[in-house]
This record gives sequence, C-alpha cells and structure tokens, in this order.
Amino acid sequence: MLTIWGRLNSHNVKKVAWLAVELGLEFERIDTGGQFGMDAAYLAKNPNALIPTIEDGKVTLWESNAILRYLAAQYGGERWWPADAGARAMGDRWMDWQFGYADAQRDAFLHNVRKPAAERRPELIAASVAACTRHLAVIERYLTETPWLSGVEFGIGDIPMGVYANTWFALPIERPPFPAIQAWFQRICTRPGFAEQVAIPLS
Ligand SMILES: N[C@@H](CCC(=O)N[C@@H](CS)C(=O)NCC(=O)O)C(=O)O
Repeated sequence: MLTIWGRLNSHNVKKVAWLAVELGLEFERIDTGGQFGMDAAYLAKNPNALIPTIEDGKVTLWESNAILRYLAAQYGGERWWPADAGARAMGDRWMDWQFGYADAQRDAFLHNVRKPAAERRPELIAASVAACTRHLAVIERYLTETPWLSGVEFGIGDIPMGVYANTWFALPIERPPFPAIQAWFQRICTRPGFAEQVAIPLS
C-alpha cells in the first residue's frame, strides 16, 4: 500500500493525497512535519527535512511534483501519462510554473493564516496579492482557450495550481475578477478527493 508522509495542511502534501484519490489508490497518510515534527527514521527517507515523501513498495520518493509524475506514470496509464511527449508537456509545464506562483502567494498566506496577528504585515500581503495577480493573468488567458491546464481533460498539470487556487479563493483578500479561472476552479471543486484532501480550513 502507498504511504504518504506529511501533514495535510501542507500545499505539497495535498497535491499527492488528491492524486492518490483520483487514481483510486489505497493509501495511508502519516502526519509528519510542522507541529508533528520529523524523527530520525523520516529524515533517513528525506534528507531535505521537508514533506511530502512517499513509500510505494521499493520506491521512496520526495518532491511533490516528481511524486505526481511517478504516480501518474505508474498507475494512471495513457489517460494520466500520455505516451506522446508533446501532449504530456502541455500540462507538465504548469507543474513547474506553480513553484513561481507559490513564491508569489507565500506572504498572502503566511500573513493571513500562519503568523500571529501582531506579526502580520499588510504591505507584504498587498505585494503578494499583486504578484499573484500578475501570475494569474497568464493562466486566465490560457483557460479562455482550453478547459484544463492539462488540455482537454483534467490531469496532473491541474493539480499543483488547483491546490494553490484553493488557498487563493479561501484567503480573506480582495481578488480581481478572473472569470476563466473561476469557472476552472468550480470544475476543480467537483473532482474526486478535492473536498476531503484539499479544501480543508486553512491552517
Ligand atoms: N519542493 C518541495 C517543497 C517541500 C516543502 O517545502 N514542504 C514544506 C511544507 S509545504 C515543509 O516540509 N515544511 C517543513 C515542515 O512542514 O516541517 C516539494 O514540492 O515537495
């Protein structure tokens, strides 16, 4: 059985747990990181001292997007891991693109959710929202022409940004209107596993 190590309030753990549900995989998730800490046995699996890590038979793997690619290739077949490299790359690029978006959204998240009220800095939230808006304008244009970031069907290319979009729409901030992103996110919300693995209260 697949084991996922990591607390579920982590964006990167959410990605993996969501895909496991999409693929119909049985899995056990073990709370690790944050307030749960990491013991020596975990650090032996992941020397970066970060979550998530998975164990799947003989495979021990870290880096959330590498894990998504591994699970799609191993269990998803052509539907989730197209043999055509060009078709696959269309969705794949959004997984790397997400890391730039994550940097942009970090302060809006930390200063609204994680930091104690006395340490919250509205000017950092404003700069972060402005940076997110610049990034999201790129996705908005793309989604006016194609229903999913992965192409004509939902795929792993939608998962990283699906997780970050969930945070974007849950933050107590003013958001500029992005109708194509909103329509995409409404479709995302109906995906298997999204409600229980991703759309949990921010913490
Ligand atoms: N690039 C890595 C980043 C992993 C990462 O930064 N994980 C954060 C949580 S989202 C973490 O481990 N933080 C320390 C902790 O939770 O103790 C990935 O995508 O897996």
